[in-house]
Amino acid sequence: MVRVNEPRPRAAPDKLHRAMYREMLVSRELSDRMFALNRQGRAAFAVTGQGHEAAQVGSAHALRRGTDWVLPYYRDVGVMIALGMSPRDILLGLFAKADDPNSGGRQMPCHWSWPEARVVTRSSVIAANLPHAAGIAYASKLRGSKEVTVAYFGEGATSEGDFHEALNFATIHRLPVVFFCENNGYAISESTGKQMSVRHVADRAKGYDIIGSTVDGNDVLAVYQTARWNIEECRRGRGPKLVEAKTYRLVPHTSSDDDRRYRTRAELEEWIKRDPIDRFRKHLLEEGVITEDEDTALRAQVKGDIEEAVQSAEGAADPRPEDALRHVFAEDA
Ligand SMILES: Cc1ncc(C[n+]2csc(CCOP(=O)(O)OP(=O)(O)O)c2C)c(N)n1
Ligand SMILES: [Mg+2]
Repeated sequence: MVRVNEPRPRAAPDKLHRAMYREMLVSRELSDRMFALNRQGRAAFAVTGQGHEAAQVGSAHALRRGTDWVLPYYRDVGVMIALGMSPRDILLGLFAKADDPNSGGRQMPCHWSWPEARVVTRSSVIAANLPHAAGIAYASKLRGSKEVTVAYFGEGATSEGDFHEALNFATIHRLPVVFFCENNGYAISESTGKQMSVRHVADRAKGYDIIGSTVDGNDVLAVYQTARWNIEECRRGRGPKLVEAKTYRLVPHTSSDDDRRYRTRAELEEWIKRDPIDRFRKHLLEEGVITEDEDTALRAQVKGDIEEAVQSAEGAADPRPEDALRHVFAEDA
């Protein structure tokens, strides 16, 4: 069991890098399995983050787990794994089981909630988490705490009014909030060219007179450094920040999407060559942080762990019909 309220000790670089690599592998394997379970008719819906692992794991390691507030979006499997949510708990959500910690099986899969880790529940409505993030950061500032709020979203969310209202409010009050965008080039079928006139999401920061950073979202160490600098600047009271991690999703938008309708296989192939996990593995092997044998063993272990988690979560109890209205109306103590 992860004790999220204890500060994570600053690991030596090798140890940290190995942990990040493992979490990226877990996130990928789990995501692949969630998609497959949908295709097998065992799960109604899957939304996953293959290709985003570096952006998600790198940024999640930059925040203070259990102190900072986190508002992830549906694609953030890697953020939740890096924060310490178990694959089994994520799968309980996929199967809508009674013990799903996110919502007791009420929300769609990957609609996160984890109070102990300060992960704030959200709806499916794009960008609706961003005014919430500004509000939480406002509360932190009024209390004089050193907490930072990190809000995650895709580039499509930056075309929504909520994004701009959140940035406007956050900058007026110089709030400790990092707006972290995972720019994968598409909002379902709409490419960025159809969504915005600026070249980079980070360019939008100019409209609010704050710093906007663009980082290679497939380079986990670059993401970690960038996110860390921005989060710590916020903690020092230097106001909100906008970070854009450029990446690509290697799978359809969700299990209900057919991406062949709007993007070419050639484009996908180009991004597969930049797979963040392959890239990090190569780096770790070159640096001697892991050996080929260790890597093979680790990958086999991750596969086995996920298989075990699938068996355990799929066999767990369904919610009881009589509990359907729990958390809807006030209940007698
Ligand atoms: C306000 C609103 N409009 C439309 C939708 C339908 N919708 C769900 S995901 C999505 C695309 C979001 O794209 P982006 O923010 O780039 O994130 P990505 O899925 O690419 O990671 C849309 C349009 C929604 N959920 N909410
Ligand atoms: Mg997108």
